[in-house]
Amino acid sequence: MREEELEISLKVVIVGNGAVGKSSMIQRFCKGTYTRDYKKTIGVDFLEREIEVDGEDVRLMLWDTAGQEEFDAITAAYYRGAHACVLAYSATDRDSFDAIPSWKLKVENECGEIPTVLVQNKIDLVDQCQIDPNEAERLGRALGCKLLRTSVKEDVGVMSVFRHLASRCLIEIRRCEDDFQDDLRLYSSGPRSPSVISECILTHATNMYIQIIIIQISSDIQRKYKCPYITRHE
Ligand SMILES: Nc1nc2c(ncn2[C@@H]2O[C@H](COP(=O)(O)OP(=O)(O)OP(=O)(O)O)[C@@H](O)[C@H]2O)c(=O)[nH]1
Ligand SMILES: [Mg+2]
Repeated sequence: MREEELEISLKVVIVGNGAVGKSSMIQRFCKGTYTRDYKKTIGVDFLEREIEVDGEDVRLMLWDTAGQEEFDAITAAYYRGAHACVLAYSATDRDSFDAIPSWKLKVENECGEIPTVLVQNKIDLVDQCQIDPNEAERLGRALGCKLLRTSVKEDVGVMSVFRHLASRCLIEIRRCEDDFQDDLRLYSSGPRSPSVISECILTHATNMYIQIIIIQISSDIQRKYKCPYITRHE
């Protein structure tokens, strides 16, 4: 497979209470637009954008979920298979901040531990801020997430949110590739597991043995190395 046939696609879910600015953030990032009107998301929406991160083209598929409680039963199913997560709250809405740990848990229940960033939105509304900065930092540390602050309205910090997540995922991908190469070396010296190596063809050509090993990564291995980021284009 040639290098240019590989594409890195990341599914990113954005969760948080209603009206914190999730849809606005995705619109800003994908379309460069912003609207003042609030139209609650019904169920789930989807937008995508490709960016270059650390020399790689990365396609971000952004799943915008509804924050209103009435949609809770529908949205959780859409978290499945996410590679990264944005936990969003509004600087002007104390409840949305307090709800963050429960949002993280909901995503974790479906996806396990994935790269996650905590985002405080609406920082342009300085006078209405209801969250002490130290408290926000503490929550980030407690959840093991980087805290970023944004104003979607003023277009401040939005790009950093998605760059940060893409970069974290790339580190994971590279680590998983290294681990995979290590195992590949191990297996090609003596293929043993039929679930890992589906075909081994030995060809004799001009006094040389060319060993072609076609590896089909079993679903076990895919799960072990968390490698579903890379899609193949025929
Ligand atoms: N002042 C200010 N308002 C914002 C900002 N981001 C979003 N808003 C406004 O906040 C309101 C809610 O934004 P949405 O993006 O619809 O919120 P949401 O989180 O998608 O809400 P649900 O779909 O119900 O979960 C809208 O009126 C936006 O214009 C911001 O950075 N600053
Ligand atoms: Mg929305």
